[in-house]
Parts: sequence; C-alpha cells; structure tokens
Amino acid sequence: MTSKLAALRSWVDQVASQTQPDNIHWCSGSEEEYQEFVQQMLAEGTLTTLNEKTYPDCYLHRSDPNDVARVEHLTFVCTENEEDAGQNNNWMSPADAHAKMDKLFEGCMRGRTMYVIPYCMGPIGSRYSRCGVEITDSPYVVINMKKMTRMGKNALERIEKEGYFVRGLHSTGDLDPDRRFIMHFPDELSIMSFGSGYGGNALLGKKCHALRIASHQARREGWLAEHMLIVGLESPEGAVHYIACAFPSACGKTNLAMLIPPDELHDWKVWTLGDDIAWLHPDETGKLRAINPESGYFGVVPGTNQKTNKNAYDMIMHDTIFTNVAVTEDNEPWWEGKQLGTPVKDWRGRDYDEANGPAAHPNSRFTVSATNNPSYSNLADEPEGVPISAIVFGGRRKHVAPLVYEAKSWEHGVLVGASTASETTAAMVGEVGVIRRDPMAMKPFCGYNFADYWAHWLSFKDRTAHLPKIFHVNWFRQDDEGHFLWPGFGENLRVLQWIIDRCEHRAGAQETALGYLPHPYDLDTIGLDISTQTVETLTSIDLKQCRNEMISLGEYLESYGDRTPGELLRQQHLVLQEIDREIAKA
Ligand code: OXD
Ligand code: MN
Repeated sequence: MTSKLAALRSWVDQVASQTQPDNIHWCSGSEEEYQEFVQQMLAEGTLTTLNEKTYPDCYLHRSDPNDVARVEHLTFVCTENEEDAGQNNNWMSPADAHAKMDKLFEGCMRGRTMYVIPYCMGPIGSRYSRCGVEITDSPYVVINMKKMTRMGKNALERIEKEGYFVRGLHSTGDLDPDRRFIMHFPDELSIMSFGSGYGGNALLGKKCHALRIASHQARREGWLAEHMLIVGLESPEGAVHYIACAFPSACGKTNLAMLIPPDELHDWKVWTLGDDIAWLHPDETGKLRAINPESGYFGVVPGTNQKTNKNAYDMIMHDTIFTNVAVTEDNEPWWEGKQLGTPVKDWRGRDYDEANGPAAHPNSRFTVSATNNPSYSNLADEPEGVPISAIVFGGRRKHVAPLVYEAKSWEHGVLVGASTASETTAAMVGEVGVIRRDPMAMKPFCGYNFADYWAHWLSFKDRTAHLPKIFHVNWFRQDDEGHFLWPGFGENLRVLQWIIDRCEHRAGAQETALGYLPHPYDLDTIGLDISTQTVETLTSIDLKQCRNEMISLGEYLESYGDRTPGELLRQQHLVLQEIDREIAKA
C-alpha cells in the first residue's frame, strides 16, 4: 500500500531514508491487521494474553519501568518566537529542535519495521474533524491507535482529498530518558517524539495532536480544542443536556463521563460522548457544538471497581489492552482498588511483594474502543456533534473550592477556568499531591502562550449568540481529619442536575463574590447519608481563603506580562472588590 498524495509519499520516503527501517507497513486499520499485530507481539513477548474465559481478547503490555507517564519536562513547543510558546511551555527554536531530533532519528529504525498510520481525529465525515499521519516503529502504538482513533483506509482517503495532514514522527528509540523528547512544531503542523512508548508521549493523535497542535489550529480557525469530557444527561422527561467538563489529569473525568445514577435518580440516563478531549465549534445557529476527536479511552485503571465505575469495570472485561497492571494466579489483570482477587505478579512481572510498592503501577492504563462502553452514545459518531449547555471546570482541592458554583458571565467564567488548580497525580512524572495551577486543565496541553489562549476564550463572547453557562466543581473537599465531605461518583449527578436546572432557569442560588452557589436546599440530597452541616460547608465559602486565592491568581495572571488580557484582570479585580465588600459587611 502507498498513497496517491505526493506530499505524503515524499514525507514517508524522506523519513525512511533518515531512519533506515527494514520494512515499511502502511496500516489499513482492518480488524485482521490488528489481529496480526497482536499475534506478532505475543510471539515477541511484548504482549501477553490474560485469562481468555473471564477477559476475552484482553492483553497485557509491560512498559520499561522508566517509561510509565507523560514527561512534561521533556515536552517542548517550538515556535520562532519564544513568547508565542509562553511560560506555560518549554520552548526550543525550531532549528535547534530539528537539529537535536534529526540526530536522534538518524538510523533509529534499523532492524525494525516502520508503520505508517493515517488517522482521523473525529468522525470521518465531520467538517470539524482533522487528520494526521503517525509514523512509528512501535506495534504497541499501532494497536493502541486502532482503538483510540479512526485509523487506516478511510482516514487516508480523507487525507488524500484534503491534501494536508498533521505529521507525527515517533520512535521508541532506546528508551533512555536522557534521549527522550516530545517536540511540537505548530507552524509546520508536525510532531516529533523520541525515546518513549508511553501513551501520552507516543500515541501522537491524543495529547500532541488533538490538544497541543489542535489548540493552534483552533485559535487560527475560531474554535476550541480542550481537555474535556463530554457527557449527555437525559432527565426522566426525556430532555438531554450535553455538558463538557475540564478537569486535570486523573481527577475522575472517565468516571464522570460514565456515571451511573444513584438509586434515587434511577430514571436519569447518562450517555458518554468522550472522556478526555472535546473540540468545540460555534455553529450557524450560534450554539457551541462538541465532538470527541477520539474513538477510544486510554484510562487510569487503579481504583476502578463495581462501585466506583461499574460501566468502566464491565467495559474493560473484554477487548482491552492493559498496560502495567498486576496479574492474579488465574491470569486476570489486577490493580489496587479492584476489590477482587489477589496479585501474584506485579506490574514489572516480579513476584508480588508488598515491600516493592503497589502491585499495579498507579498510572497503569486500559485502552478500549469507546463502543465497549455500556453508556456509549451513538452521537459520538455524529458529524455535527452535540450542542453544549454547560462548561464545567474542576480540580482536586482538599480546601477552599466549594462543591459547585456558577460563573456570573462568560468573561467571569473564563477567569474561573483560568483559576483552576489541582493536586498533582500519577499521570505525570513528578511529586504527587502538590497543588499546581492548571488553567482550564490545559497546563500540559495548551500549545501556545496561555495569555493568548485566555484572549481566545474571551473572544467567544462575540463569536456565538448562545454561549453555554460556565461552572466550577470540586468533588474532593475534605474535613480536618482528611475525610471526603461529598460522596462523589454517581452522587455527582445531583450536582449536575443543579447545573442543568440553572441552565433551564429553574433552580435557585445565592449570589456570592465567587459566583452563584446553591443554597443547601437547592441541591437534591434526598436519600443521601450526609448531614445538613456538611452540605452547608460544601456550599459555603471562606472569604479570607478566597481573598488569598484571588490575590495569588492576580499575581499569576500578571506574570504573563503585557499579553494577559485586560478583561481577565478586570474580572479578577471585580471579584476581589466583591470579596472585600462582603468581608466588610460580615
Ligand atoms: C491523560 C492525561 O492521560 O491527562 O488523559 O494525562
Ligand atoms: Mn487527559
């Protein structure tokens, strides 16, 4: 196989002459091809089968122990002007980055096969979708891309029609962390990733293309590429609202996207459109429509059980690629929080010994096709996407942030998004549990200067007539003893219900300096084992703490210099003024 598109053929030839592979394989994306790669990897030992009775068509892949997470410190945005990448990114000049990467790629595929993967992010027939081609020497990447994207023949046909595509070049190299870089060249629409086989670094359609490069395309073309899940909530009356939620990595996006309603709200239905990325476009009627550019989920495994996320638990019992989980004596995958079975081998394949730490790596992952999900919405394949009623930001915060509040306007909502902060998790290399700023949950993923990105967000005020309302949630507030105050999981639907009711103008709220908060009685807590006092705590704010946060947010926004939009600073100033007024009143 090859391509009718000269630009693609010549790029493939040029990469082949640089990397010197033994073979070149153009991926068709067929089921037979997937099976062939699985068989090849089983024979090589880079994949092992799991219990075929209880986990049919499930496989385990073990990574190199030093290659188990995204590497933000080795991820660069390469623009001519350093300011365009912004302080939110590591920067290297395109010339320096090319020189560095060209050396690494020189002859790196000798003895290996080079795979050419044409893929489409978003439904093949959608005007909102964008295409790319990933060249890789990793069959693990190929089988993951098959689940995560629409890849192969149909994507190639679209690329040939359009004539352009994002170029992603990847090699696992020798997995030496000192020779590992993930480079983005937004002006060339290209990505070069060397030295890692981990999903976020190697499946280039995901974070590299659908967020970092797409955020550029979105800015140029007037849309938004965001780190958001998309979920549809159907009320007992049959009305469906779609909401898009931006939470930092490993804050429960997948759980929320597949939420199972609690008994008291059993007549609600929840439909998953996406669990990680949303592309939002204004349509001709002035609404913001969302598509999920991905076709699968690359989710964190630990903590998944019948109670926390039964849909995900069932979804990963067949046709799933597991990465870095432990196994039981019956050869079933095992992870912390599974609440069933006992590990005998840990994620590194050693006999399990508590002294070595968790049996499954805390960032162990499942890769599944979205259609495995019992709550999958067919509209995930709808070229026009779905209209968004509400945008929800959130983080993992022990203190300060209340359970939920609504922004007072679009501009205020942009400030709320920019204020997002969260405790770090195992999804990225580094210390776990430290609070870091993560505006719009895009800190690791915005491919350009945050100040310009906030200006782009603000510009939507004039782009569409019917903007969604903006909210902020925090499921993770704790009491002084470290207990979570809100039960979370399915019960989060009670908060989403208030959000929808606010969109429908039928729920009450109290106006505060921070935004509109529900009164305790505005939230449906019937059947919930929670004290009135706890609900009061969850729906109230500590003005002094909020004041400190607002001051530090102002300093943070100003640290972006002249590019910080004046409107954002004005919003911050207004909130601070309001807080001071309330403090004076109290
Ligand atoms: C992810 C992440 O893997 O955000 O989705 O790190
Ligand atoms: Mn993510």
